[in-house]
Amino acid sequence: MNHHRRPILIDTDTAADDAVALIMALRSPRVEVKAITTVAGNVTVEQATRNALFTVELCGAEAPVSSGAAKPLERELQTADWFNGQDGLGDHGYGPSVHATASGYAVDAIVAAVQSTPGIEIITLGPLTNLALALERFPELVHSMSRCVVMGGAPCCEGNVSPAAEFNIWVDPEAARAVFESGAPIEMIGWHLARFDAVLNEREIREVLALETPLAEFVIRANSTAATAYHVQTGETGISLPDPVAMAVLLDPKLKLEVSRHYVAIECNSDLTRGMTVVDRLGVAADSRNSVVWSEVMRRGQKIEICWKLDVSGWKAELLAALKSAHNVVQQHDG
Ligand SMILES: [Ca+2]
Repeated sequence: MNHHRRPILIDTDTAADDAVALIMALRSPRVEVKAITTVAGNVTVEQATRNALFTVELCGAEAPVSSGAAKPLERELQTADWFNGQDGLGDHGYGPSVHATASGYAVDAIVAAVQSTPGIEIITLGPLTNLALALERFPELVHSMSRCVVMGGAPCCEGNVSPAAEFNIWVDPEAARAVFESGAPIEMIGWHLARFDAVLNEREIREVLALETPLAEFVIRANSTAATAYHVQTGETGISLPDPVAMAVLLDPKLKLEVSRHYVAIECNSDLTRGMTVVDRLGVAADSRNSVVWSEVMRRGQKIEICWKLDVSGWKAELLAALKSAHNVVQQHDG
C-alpha cells in the first residue's frame, strides 16, 4: 500500500448524506482531506459545521473544519429540514463534538488550500456559495485545481426540489452560475445518478448494519428521515445517497461509465425553472437562433463534463469498503 494520497478539499452543507461522503473520504487510503469547509444549504452553516465536526470525530480523524457562507449570494437561505430533519442528521440527538472547534473562514481556507496545494481536487456537496466567493476573489485558482467534482444539477431535467432543479443548484443559482462559468474543471454529478439502482436497498442496508460498528450504524440511522422523505418524493424505497455517489466518483473516476462535455447554463431569473442546469446536449447553442441567449455562456468557452451513467455496484463497493476499513479504526480506539 504505497499509494500516493491525492490531496482533496470537501465543501459541504453537512447533512446525513454529506456525513456519509465525509466518512468515505476520511477513511480512504487514496486521498488526504486537506480541509473541510461548510456552507449553508440543507441546514444552517452553524449546524453544518457541528455535523462536520461530529463526523470527523466519529471517524477518529483530524481534518480541519472551517465555517463558511451563512446564506446564498443574493437570496435568503431555504433549508431542507423536511428531508434530513431539523439537525440534518435525522434528529436522533447526536451530541455536539468534543473535537476542537472550527477554525477560520471557509472562503479563506479554500483559497489557502488551493494556493498551497497545486493539483488539489475539490468536491462540492452543497450550494456553491463558498467556491463562488473564493473564485470571485482569486479567479486564477481554477488553474490550480486538477478536478472540481460538483454534486449538483439535474441534467435530465427532473429535479428533487422543483420539477426543473436539484437542491444544491436551486438554493444558490447565482453562485452555481459563477462557478460553472469560472473555467474550473467541473465534473457534474447530477441527482439522477443517486436514484433507482443506485439507492441502497433493504438487503444492502442490512449488509451495512451487519458490520456492527458505530460508523455503520450511524450511516443508516442518520439517513432515517431522508429515506422516508425520499420515498414520499419518488415512490422509491431505500436510502438515496447523492453526496456519497459524488464522493465515490472523486475517489475512483472509473465509476463514471458514460460522460460527455457540453455547454451548461444555470437559470437564475425564472421562478418556474430557478436553478435548472440547462444542458446543450445536442450542441444547438451555437445556432444563430440561439446566439443571443447563449452567447455569454459560449463566449466563456467552457464545456462541463456531465456524467450520465454510474457503475452502481462499484459505487456501493466503495461505500462498503470505507465502512469496513473504519471497523478497524473504531476497534483500535475502543482499546
Ligand atoms: Ca449536501
